[in-house]
Amino acid sequence: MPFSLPDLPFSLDALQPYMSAKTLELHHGKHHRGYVTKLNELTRGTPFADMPLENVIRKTHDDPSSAAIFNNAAQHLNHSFFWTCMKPGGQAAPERLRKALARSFGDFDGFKRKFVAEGLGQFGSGWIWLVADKGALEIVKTSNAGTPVALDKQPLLVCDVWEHAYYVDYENRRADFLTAFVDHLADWEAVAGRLPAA
Ligand code: MN3
Repeated sequence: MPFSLPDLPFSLDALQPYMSAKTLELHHGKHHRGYVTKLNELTRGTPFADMPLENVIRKTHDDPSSAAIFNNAAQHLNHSFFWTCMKPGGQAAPERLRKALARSFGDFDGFKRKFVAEGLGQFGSGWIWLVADKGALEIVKTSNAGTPVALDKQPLLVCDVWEHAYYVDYENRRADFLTAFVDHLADWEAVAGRLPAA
């Protein structure tokens, strides 16, 4: 099969109490796995089966007849990236990242507040991102499977705001989940490592 489910970079219980083993078991083991399985089914015997995932996304994102392939490909990529955005215990934000965020958002806490507010403002299912676009840092919301990769913006950080990401642990309290994400789960060292060269 050309597309495969990546292992989580931490154990299922590593993010407790902010993200439970039950949530990760369902989210990675059922939801993400489901997108990968479906993507393999949909692309079997097509040119998409031989393409890098990013190319599948770029070639299908504005083609309504390829919507099912786009949705499963983008969800595969978005989830694979999401797992690399978290680390047990969170991480201190490196100075270089703090300075970069301060230029666009006032300061680090201002960025965190805006990220939480924008994630809360995403109506229905979707994702909240920090991206680099030609050197400038921006917060971007996408609906459903939407991904900034389709728009050639470089993702630096993402949080999944589909209900399946938080309902087991937070019920309908998306703001509490987003706050826990920025305060206790986000791997800021990984984000700093993705910053474009100054
Ligand atoms: Mn998800």
